[in-house]
Amino acid sequence: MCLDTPLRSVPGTRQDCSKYADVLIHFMSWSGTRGGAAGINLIWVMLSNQRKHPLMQDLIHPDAKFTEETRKKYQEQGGFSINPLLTSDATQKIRNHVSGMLERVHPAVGVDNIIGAHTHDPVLLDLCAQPRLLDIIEQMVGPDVVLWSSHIIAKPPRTGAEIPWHQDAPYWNIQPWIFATIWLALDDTTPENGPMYVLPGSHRNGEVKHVPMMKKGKMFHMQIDPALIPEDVEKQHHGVFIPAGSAECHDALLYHRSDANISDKRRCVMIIRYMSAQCDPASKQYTRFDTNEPFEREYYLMRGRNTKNDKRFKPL
Ligand SMILES: O=C(O)CCC(=O)C(=O)O
Repeated sequence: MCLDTPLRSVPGTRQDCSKYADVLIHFMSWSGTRGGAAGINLIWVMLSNQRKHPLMQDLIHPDAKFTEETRKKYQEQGGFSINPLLTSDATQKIRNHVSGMLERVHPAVGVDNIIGAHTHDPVLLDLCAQPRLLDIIEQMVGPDVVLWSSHIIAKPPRTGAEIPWHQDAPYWNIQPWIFATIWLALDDTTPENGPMYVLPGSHRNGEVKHVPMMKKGKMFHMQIDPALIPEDVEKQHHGVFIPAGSAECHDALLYHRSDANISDKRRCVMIIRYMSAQCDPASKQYTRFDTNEPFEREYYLMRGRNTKNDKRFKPL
């Protein structure tokens, strides 16, 4: 199945537009040109009320759901896995698509630091806009859902970097903290290829002290004060070893880290970040993964209402 083959008629898609074009042709032949002009207006109004972005295909696995058990796990442990999140067909398609992008990454950006690519890549934006993914996100941030970031981190064989223990929220200049993070594996994550580790329940500590890192990374410049990491952390932590197409969701205050890739296999993930429309984000510049040109972070109102009428939140 091809990503640009619609599975079903989704309002606002090409399939849907051709339905409107048929209506217009019939209307024009029935009423003449003046009627046709009125018809064009009518169709324009109908289309402007529809989704503007062409949703191409349902990528989400039928079993991917947020249940009461999921909610309990999210509240108590600060994270949960969705295994699988994508259908196997979608996993292959998105994986191939991202692999193609990795070949075009500008050296100054780096394959571990592709931020905000969904803003200029319709396939990735479609992934972030999947209605059944948003059903899951809604359970974490409420009905008014804004997509604010995506981050592709590929750790090539034997070179990927280690990321220290940190919480996400203190890195982001966004208030209040009503977030949902989807860490989507595009390769199988194994103990050897630079997996992520989480410390279950640590989100209940609230925001903790971070200190500057001795060795400054490109993306991560601070880490949780090592004195706050339990001595027996290796007994308590949980390795996120999941197959490609599965995802892990974690609270923005959950302690997590990841290993360097010591294997001969790539580890690539796409992290998708949403927030409630109640949040007030600060502006931020990213650089395009393929040209290294700067662009402003964009915000898409994916679902629900723009409760504070924030002009930065674009309808999709
Ligand atoms: O994927 C990884 O290696 C770690 C990701 C992470 O720590 C983060 O996005 O906050």
